[in-house]
Amino acid sequence: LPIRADRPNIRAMSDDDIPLLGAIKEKLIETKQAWARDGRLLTGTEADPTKDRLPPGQRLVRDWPVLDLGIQPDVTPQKFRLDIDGAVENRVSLNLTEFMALPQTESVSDMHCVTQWSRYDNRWKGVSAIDVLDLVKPAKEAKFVVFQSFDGYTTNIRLDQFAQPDVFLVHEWEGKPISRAHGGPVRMLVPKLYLWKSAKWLRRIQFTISDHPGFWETRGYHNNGDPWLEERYG
Ligand SMILES: Nc1nc2c(c(=O)[nH]1)N[C@H]1C(S)=C(S)[C@@H](COP(=O)(O)O)O[C@H]1N2
Ligand SMILES: [Mo]
Repeated sequence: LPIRADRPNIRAMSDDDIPLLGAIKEKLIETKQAWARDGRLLTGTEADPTKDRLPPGQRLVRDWPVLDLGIQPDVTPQKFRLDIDGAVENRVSLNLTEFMALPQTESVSDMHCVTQWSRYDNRWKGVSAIDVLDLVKPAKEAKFVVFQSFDGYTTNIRLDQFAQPDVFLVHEWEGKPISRAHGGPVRMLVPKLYLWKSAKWLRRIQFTISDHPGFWETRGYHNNGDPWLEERYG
């Protein structure tokens, strides 16, 4: 995976020795950036999440599309590692057995992708963000969270968006381990934001004092990404 000066955050986590299957879909990335520049799919309306289940401009699907940069890292259980660090009292670095030993919670939620599809009633199992916060105890200066993935992807949210009861580090979908294509063994799930905020192949959660816009946030996507406010591009 090349390190490119103009693409500072496409970079393999080289010390992990994880095979990266596939190749970066440069064309697709450029198309999505052009859509962002052109404001494609924008309806210019807002919706009320307490009344409207489907955010503006979205359409419902029954399957679960796969979207990523084109590289699907083969993260075996042996090679999985999750670091949770930054501005916290208690940094941790977990292998998969240690991660699975954390309190496990089930949850059902909808997902909304900026490319217009939404999928209702997904049943997840994983570790809740609230339990992660209990474990690492963020410093009072910590205001943001950065997710880093085995394929070099990054994305950012605010700490208050992370500290929600529907936010999870998930490893099961509909009673089965999450497939490699969908980000297994462990991915993020932030259901109230567009799905690009839900990092697949999770490698690191970093708590930070300042905001660090991620892969899509530095390529025309909105920094916040609330589907009901149609925060597609920013
Ligand atoms: N590590 C990683 N996470 C990622 C991505 C990616 O390329 N790499 N793509 C994001 C985008 S743009 C979307 S829409 C969702 C898609 O998740 P899915 O393939 O499980 O539907 O993953 C998000 N998380
Ligand atoms: Mo996406």
